[in-house]
Amino acid sequence: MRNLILRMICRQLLLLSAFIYFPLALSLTANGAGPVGYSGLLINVGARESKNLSGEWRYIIDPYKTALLKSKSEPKAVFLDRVNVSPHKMMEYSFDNSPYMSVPGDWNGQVDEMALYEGLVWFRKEVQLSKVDDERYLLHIGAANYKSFVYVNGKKVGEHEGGFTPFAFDVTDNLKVGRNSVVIGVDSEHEDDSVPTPVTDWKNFGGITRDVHLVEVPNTYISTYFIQLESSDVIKANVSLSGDRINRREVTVRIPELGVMVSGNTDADGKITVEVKTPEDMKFWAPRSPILYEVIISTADETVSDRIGFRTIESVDGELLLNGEPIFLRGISIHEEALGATPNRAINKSSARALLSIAKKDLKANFVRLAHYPHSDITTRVADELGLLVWSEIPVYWDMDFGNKKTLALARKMQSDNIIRDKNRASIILWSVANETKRNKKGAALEERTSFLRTLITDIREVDNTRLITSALHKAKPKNKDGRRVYVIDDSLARYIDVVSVNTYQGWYSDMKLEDVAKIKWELPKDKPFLFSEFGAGALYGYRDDNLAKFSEDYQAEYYKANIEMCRNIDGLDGLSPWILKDFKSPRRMHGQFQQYWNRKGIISPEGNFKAAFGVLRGWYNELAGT
Ligand code: GCB
Repeated sequence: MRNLILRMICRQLLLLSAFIYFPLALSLTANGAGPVGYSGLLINVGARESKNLSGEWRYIIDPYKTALLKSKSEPKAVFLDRVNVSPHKMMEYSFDNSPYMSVPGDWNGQVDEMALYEGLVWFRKEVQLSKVDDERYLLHIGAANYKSFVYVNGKKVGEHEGGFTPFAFDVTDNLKVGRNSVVIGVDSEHEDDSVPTPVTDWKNFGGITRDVHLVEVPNTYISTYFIQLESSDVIKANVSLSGDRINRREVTVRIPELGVMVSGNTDADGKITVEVKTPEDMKFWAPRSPILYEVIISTADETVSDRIGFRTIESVDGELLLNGEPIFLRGISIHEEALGATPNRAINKSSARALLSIAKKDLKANFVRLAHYPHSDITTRVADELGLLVWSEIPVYWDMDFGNKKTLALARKMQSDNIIRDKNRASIILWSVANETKRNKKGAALEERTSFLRTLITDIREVDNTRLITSALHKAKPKNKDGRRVYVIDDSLARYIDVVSVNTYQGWYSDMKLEDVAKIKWELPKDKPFLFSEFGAGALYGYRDDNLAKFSEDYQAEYYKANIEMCRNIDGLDGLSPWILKDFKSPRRMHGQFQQYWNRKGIISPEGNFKAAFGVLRGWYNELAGT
């Protein structure tokens, strides 16, 4: 009985923490071991016993959000799943007579009439269970863009805001033997206080864009863990348990190939930290040798295994060091969009591998900027396997409601959930807190922005000392220094980040001649690594012009030559991630001939054809790689 009451209390707490944006619930424990209120409830879903609910889901488009209107005390949405209703009953919804679409997937690419739809859509999946074990069931959604309303068998189990991070609900008490219905309402609309706001330069793909799993775990389960090098000499493992009995439980961490085995007992919060000296024969993870070890975490109730690489990344006297050696980041930026004429936001292992292999194998990159939001963990795992260093970011993008507490809480939550989901990925070396936030606004607006971003920076420092922090800043204004024209980074945020990164588009948005672009001088921060996080120019694949008209492949190729020349002249440049690998969908790119709602700055076409600029960048990267 006591157990049952405890279980009910725990469940209520889990539910509450899953969808209340209370700043305290956002802070992680001091040792970084585990989240309080991690929306995903557990990491590494792929290693758990689960039913993958991917496939065909019924859907109903609800443009007026009618099902969210309250009817008496219940939202109308509970009616959405009525079955066997008498024909005499007045029903204005019927899933049983509605069409299907694929989950994961975005609706824009699947249903012609929804290509530009922004709003609410209801999805239903029927799940047959032959038995309901005496364990816990968590309904885990990898991502749904942007707000979600989740019902199981007509009962609301929770809500979530944010389009790119996982969330889960404990649905143990909602399931039954036989037919179960899972209904998820997804509203893709953003408001001015959302993260991001409605104005971005990418398509707002709506839908359940990542896998949905019904995960079965023991009553006390391994929720999160963080196993990385504390320094080159020490492997540190933090493990967190959730559930009924988390105090004084034995947890063991093994890396069989290295003969590592450590164990200990959890504290009252269900956490444990163990350390072990780095074994002499351990090989460090690096782009040239992306070695991953099998790591097994176990308790008396459960075993979870992962494949983890070990590396260090540091900034020493302004230099970037990977495993103690200087590294130059030969990068490229990427949006989460699969190759193809009608790209889908939903990425699977083969589409992630296809994109990242072009970067790694064809372009000879060793680094990708995964812009402008957390990409799928499928992608970050493929990066681990292929040996690509990763920049990971949250959609704090352009102008935001920086003075708004709700917006800050939301950004903190997204960042925390992204870090918790991915902190075991060796490939990720940089967490970025923002992209091109206004630095020009005088006074309060700028202070609000900086204080907002400093909170995000402080949050990261509390939980992860195995990576560096960056932000893509606006390029600085040119200044006259000692009679010379130089670009100086004057964004006050530069002081608080570890790696200073700048986006620059001289020669594309400006009329600057390409020969002048090549000569631009930069005054860099002396004590921090410096990257170009973006530069780029648009080109329609196949459009050639010897006179170098804008949008021709030839102009883009010359633009790359000029920017590479500029990079070569910068002493102290630590890397770059030009904008961007593949053309991507963007409603703000309206040129009828060249853009047609695509941002054409890709160095490959939507289908994966290499533009001339690809060859230019590849040439330089081959040279830098010594291949
Ligand atoms: C930027 C933004 C990126 C845009 C790009 C462009 O500075 O960070 O999201 O897509 O410029 O194409 O203008």
